[in-house]
Amino acid sequence: MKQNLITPKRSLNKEMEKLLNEQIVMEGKSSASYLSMASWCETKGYNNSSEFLYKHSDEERGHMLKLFKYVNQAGGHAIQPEITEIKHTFKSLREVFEEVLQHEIQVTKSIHDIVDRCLASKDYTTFNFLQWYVVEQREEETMARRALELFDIIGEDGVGLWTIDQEIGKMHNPQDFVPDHR
Ligand code: OFO
Repeated sequence: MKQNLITPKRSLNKEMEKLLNEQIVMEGKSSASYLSMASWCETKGYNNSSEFLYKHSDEERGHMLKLFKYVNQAGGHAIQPEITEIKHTFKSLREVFEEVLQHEIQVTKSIHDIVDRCLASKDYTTFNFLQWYVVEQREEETMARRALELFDIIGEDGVGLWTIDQEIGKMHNPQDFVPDHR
């Protein structure tokens, strides 16, 4: 009879496995949403914003994969999420970045809620793992706010939108995508 090659011992409790799988859904949704935004920007000629968002989408997939590895290595089972309800069209470039910021605020809240549960259940290993996400979220929110400020500082009239798109192209994603999930 075939033996299971993986040790049945788990360091992850069931509640934490569920919460991390929910976070996988959020990261997958971030990646899909930013891909959709990148595509819309490209069709509208906002090429720098588009490149920025394509790259950001890749990064979010990296965040999701990092969770996959952690969950599985801790004895749980990471589940490929169903991603639905992705918005494909936007009223303006400003709306795109307003949605990025709103989404990142939600992701930060979700990470913080899981960190709270780690402390309550004394899961210090997952607590430590999640510190990377805590730092990442602070940087991502700052970046989204900075992008939105450009609309107020530069203004959207005349060559304003063109200039904003150029400036967004100069912004760096917080952590260049490094596939460190392996
Ligand atoms: Fe995964 O950092 Fe944004 O959502």
